[in-house]
Amino acid sequence: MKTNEISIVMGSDSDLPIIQETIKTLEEFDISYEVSILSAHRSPEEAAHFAKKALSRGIKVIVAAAGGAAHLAGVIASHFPLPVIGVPIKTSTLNGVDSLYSIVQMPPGVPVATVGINAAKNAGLLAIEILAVENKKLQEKLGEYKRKQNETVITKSIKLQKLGYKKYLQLLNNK
Ligand code: RP5
Repeated sequence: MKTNEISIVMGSDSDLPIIQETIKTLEEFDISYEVSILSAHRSPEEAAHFAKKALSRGIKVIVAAAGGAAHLAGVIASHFPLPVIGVPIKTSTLNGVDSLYSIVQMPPGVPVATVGINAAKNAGLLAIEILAVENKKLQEKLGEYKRKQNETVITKSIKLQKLGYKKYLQLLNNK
């Protein structure tokens, strides 16, 4: 059985609709992963235990998503010596700025690589890029992924110049 090198954790199942984008991105790159729910506040013992054991289980990168007083990524980073990527979840009260600040403002010595609010896809890509440092095949796949994005932008630009902005907008609005 292949060992999972990426672990995804979220503070609550209510984060899953957002974090599914991380999962989909890993699946797009054929990367195996594990996913679980752990809370820094509601299941603190389990969260610390998970983080302490992750390295010995072969985990190389942890993606941790949480919203509000979002301490999960930071708590995990305090016990895990490899990269932790934090995903701030958008909240209804403060629009996720609370989550962002809670995750990004770590004290010196305990970094958390923080992506944008709800930027779960980028968390997946960043995790893959970290694995790719030692994996040529993944480097090639990432290169191909970025080439495709590049082509998409160029194709859109040519279309915009050909149609003019009004027709382009009409097409956008009819989508
Ligand atoms: C955080 O509190 C979770 O990560 C979630 O984003 C937020 C709300 O959790 P629920 O009340 O929906 O379980 O710990």
